[in-house]
Amino acid sequence: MKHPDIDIDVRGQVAVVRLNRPAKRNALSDGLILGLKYAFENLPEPVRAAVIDGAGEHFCAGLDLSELQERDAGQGMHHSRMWHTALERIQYGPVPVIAALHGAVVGGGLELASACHIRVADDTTFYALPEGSRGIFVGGGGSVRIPRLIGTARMTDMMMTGRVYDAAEGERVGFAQYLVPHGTAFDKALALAERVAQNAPLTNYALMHALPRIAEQPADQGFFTESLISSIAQAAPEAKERVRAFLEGRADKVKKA
Ligand code: 1HE
Repeated sequence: MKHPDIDIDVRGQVAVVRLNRPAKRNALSDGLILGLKYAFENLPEPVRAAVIDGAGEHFCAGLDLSELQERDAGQGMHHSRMWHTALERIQYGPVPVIAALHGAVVGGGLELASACHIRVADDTTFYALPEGSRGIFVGGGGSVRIPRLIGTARMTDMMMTGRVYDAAEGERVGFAQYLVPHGTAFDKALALAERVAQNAPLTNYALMHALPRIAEQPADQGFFTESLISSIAQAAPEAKERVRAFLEGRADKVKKA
């Protein structure tokens, strides 16, 4: 169901999904997690990319600790699996998702950001996994996704020692792909989403659904899967038209950065 603390604003082909619980630093209650799942399962039809951000001074303070009750092992398992299902709707959903980060990106907030396809951080951003000091463990997919961004050794260090990465370090180690000045992460993320929305849908589909799976496959299987998905993408009429446009001088060249 739509959640009152999640705002959705459709701007052309881009859906802006905003966590709007700034008084609690956008802490993720069970309701908010289910609201995110609902939002990404029900993006309106013209949408071809999405931006996710957080209202107020922080992107997200992680799990709503006020809801952390005495759960038995079975309940804990179901709670964690509920997060997995919701964040999977983002990673393997219908459209690429760009996270616009600022302030705290911690605990479950970092797990949420890690499920997105591109992360843009402003220079107020900081990253931490306070689970280590709260006597718990990541449960929202962090142990799978975060080592793939920064490596197992860095994640182990963050959780064991409470290490906090600032915005510049976070970009250097691989949390964010873009580092921008204070207050501009949203604008940059929106501009990127508008650009991504122009791609052929099958290319975006391959990048979201095939690439991460190929990266997990043994090389021989990866090469084979790559051949399958590249043949499917290039067979689409849109791909043929885009290549023709370049050959006829109607499409942009690659320009030096
Ligand atoms: C919260 C939460 C929260 C703030 N759950 N209520 N996450 C953490 O361990 C991070 C905990 N939060 C913080 O370290 C800080 O709040 C922040 C660095 C994010 C922001 O600091 P600040 O000074 O701007 O805000 P604040 O004064 O600490 O918090 C403002 C209010 O938000 C306050 O409530 P109030 O009623 O006293 O005003 C805080 O209690 C509330 N608040 N963070 C609940 N997380 C799938 S498993 C994932 C496991 C995890 O994510 S564990 C890590 C949880």
